[in-house]
Amino acid sequence: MKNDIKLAATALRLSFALLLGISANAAFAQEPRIQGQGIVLQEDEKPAFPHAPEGYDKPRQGIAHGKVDTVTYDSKSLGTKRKMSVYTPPGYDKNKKYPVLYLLHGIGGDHREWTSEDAAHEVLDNLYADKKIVPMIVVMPNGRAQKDDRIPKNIYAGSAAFGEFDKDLIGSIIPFMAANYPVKDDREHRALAGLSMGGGQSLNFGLANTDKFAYVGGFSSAPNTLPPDKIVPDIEGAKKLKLLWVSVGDQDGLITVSRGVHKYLKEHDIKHIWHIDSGGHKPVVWNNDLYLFSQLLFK
Ligand code: FER
Repeated sequence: MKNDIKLAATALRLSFALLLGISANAAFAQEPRIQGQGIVLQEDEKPAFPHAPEGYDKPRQGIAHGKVDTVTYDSKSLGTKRKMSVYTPPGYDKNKKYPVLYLLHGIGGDHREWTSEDAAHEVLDNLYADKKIVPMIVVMPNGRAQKDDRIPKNIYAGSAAFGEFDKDLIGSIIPFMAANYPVKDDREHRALAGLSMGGGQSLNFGLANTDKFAYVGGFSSAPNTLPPDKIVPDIEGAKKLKLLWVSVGDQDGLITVSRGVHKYLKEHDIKHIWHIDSGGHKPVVWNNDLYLFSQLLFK
């Protein structure tokens, strides 16, 4: 009898999960393309830096915290009002000027992902407390560039829209930041990075706009990443980047995407960091990538 009740309760919980659309995420976790079984690492596939220390992604007591605001801007390319998250650092002072990191989310997320599933604000707060990063504003937009930019039930349904986001980023978001925040508004003070779909976007858009971004990073970049022979439209421009970062987890089935980019960059003598993290297609990897990548910015 007790077991029957337990079974009924489980069935009820499962139906709620399905109703709430959790099924999409569960289906995503089963996605064969991101399951990294049997990956054999090659000789140059190792961490470029030691892993972050224990607790680096957890709230720490007694330190100053940055602030995450939800901001609405007008998107000229989409004709809609869109939301993004803006992190201002501890001790933020409107009379100073700050460099900006544009930080992009994955296929199942939106402007909230980096501060909900991932721990961008905690990672950054802890780095400031340890004086390891330059004060910067971090803009986390919604990379699904379509009029209805809510996370769809089938998260793959909106994937084409991620390819249109450069118009919104360059045409509306960067000018919005210059008009509304105290930013250093030039390429040397602008970075573009992201995870998975956002990693592909960062590599695609960053390498095509080296006059706008001096720092570019792709974490666990997804199959939206342009093919290696198409991703660097201007080799001389890419060589002028202050930082080009390509990383992926050693258990991520999408490792082939980043491998292809690294191989092409190496063959064309384009300086970059090739960092292999430990883990799968998961927030633990992306938090560590942000921890390492952010320390290399604007120095
Ligand atoms: C795919 C597998 C994964 C794909 C995208 C992803 C567009 C994106 C994953 C993520 O953003 O986490 O085949 O195709």
